[in-house]
Amino acid sequence: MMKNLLLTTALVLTLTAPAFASGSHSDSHDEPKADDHAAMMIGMPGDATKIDRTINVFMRETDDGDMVFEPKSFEIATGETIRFNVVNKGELEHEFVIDTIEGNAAHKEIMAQGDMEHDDPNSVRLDEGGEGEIIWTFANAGSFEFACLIPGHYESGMHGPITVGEKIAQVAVEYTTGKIKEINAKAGKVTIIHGPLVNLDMPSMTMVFRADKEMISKMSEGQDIEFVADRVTGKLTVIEMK
Ligand SMILES: [Cu+2]
Repeated sequence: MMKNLLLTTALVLTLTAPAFASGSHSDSHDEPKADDHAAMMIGMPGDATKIDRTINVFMRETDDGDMVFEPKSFEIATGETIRFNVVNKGELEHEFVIDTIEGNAAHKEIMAQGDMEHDDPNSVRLDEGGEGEIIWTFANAGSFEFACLIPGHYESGMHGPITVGEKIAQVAVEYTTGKIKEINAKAGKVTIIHGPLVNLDMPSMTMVFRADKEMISKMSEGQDIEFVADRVTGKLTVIEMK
């Protein structure tokens, strides 16, 4: 597969088994202690003034009866503080919970006994159309999980891996496929219906990008392209295309 030389960070993982169980929910669920979450293997609530990165997370049902999160996985550097901006684009209530795989499994058991609601800093529960956030600092390297623990939802597809590791090298990034929907050459903007932008942690959607004159001169509406986008002075910009 063709790769370009866009530089991005990669993670190296030290996937040892968690040294201690996560169990923020092992005892009293209704009366969380002040330090309850400080001891979680996955990390701790983050400082809203020290966010390293925002990741958009969408929750929805599919036409064939599955329930999904987009994106399907997260890669996070140890120590990073992430703001998860979570949007329920479905027609059912959903939640976004981050924990160890074991922690989610235990929590799921409890929820199966009755559809209890929780309000922990590592979770957000949203009605149809709702939007919420979790701000979280991933203190430890390892394999974790995000999930919806509403009975039946995990089994319908609502879970995915969170990989936390050391930031090390810079690697090549693959092109994303897309279709050009609209070009505004004067404004230097192009609307692209695109696949997941892995380097930007963005799922498939239709989005407006910047592009320079030379890039736009190679584009036409309706054209199928492969491209690489990145932030250039804060704006999402098409930096490579073929
Ligand atoms: Cu759900």
